[in-house]
Amino acid sequence: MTFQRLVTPICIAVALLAGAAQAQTAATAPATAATATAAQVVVEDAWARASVPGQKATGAFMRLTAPEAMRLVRAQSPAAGVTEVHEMKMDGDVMKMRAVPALDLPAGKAVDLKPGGYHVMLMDLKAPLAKGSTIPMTLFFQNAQGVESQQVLELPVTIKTPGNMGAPAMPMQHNKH
Ligand SMILES: [Cu+2]
Repeated sequence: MTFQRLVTPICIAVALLAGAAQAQTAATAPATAATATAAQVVVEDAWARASVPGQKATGAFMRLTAPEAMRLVRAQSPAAGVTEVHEMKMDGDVMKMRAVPALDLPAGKAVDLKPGGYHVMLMDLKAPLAKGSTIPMTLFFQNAQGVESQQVLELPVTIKTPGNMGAPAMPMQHNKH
C-alpha cells in the first residue's frame, strides 16, 4: 500500500513532462513555418524636431535595426515638400549636410539617425511642426535582393536639446539646396 502511494506521484510527473514536451513541439512548428514572412525593420525613439513659423526645414531622428542587410533608400512625409536622407559631418570647421542616396543598415546592427549624424531632412515644410503634435512618415527599404518594402511611422514632434548640433554659433552649410 505504502509503496503504491509513493509510485503514483512519480507516474503523474512523468506523464506531465511527456505532455509538456508534446505541447512544446506543437508550439514551435508554426513558428518555423512563419520565418518566410517579410522582415520588419525595428524603429526606435523616432522623433521630429519642432520648427518655428518661417522655418523651412527640420530634421527627424530614430534608431533603425534591420533583421537582414538592408538599405534605407528614401523617406516621405506629407508634412514636407521634400524629404531626404542626410548625412552631417564636420568639414574642417564647418558642419556640412548632404543628401545620401541610401543608408546601409547591416543585419541586426542598430544604426542611429541622430543630431550631428544621419537624419531625415524635412524641407519645404507645409506648416510649422508644433511641439506635441505628430507627423506621418513612410520609410522605404531595399534588401540585398533589391526588393523594396515600406514602413509607415507616426513621429512625435518634440524639442530635444541637441548635444552636438544646432548650437546657433555653429556655422552650417547645405550643399544641395
Ligand atoms: Cu540635413
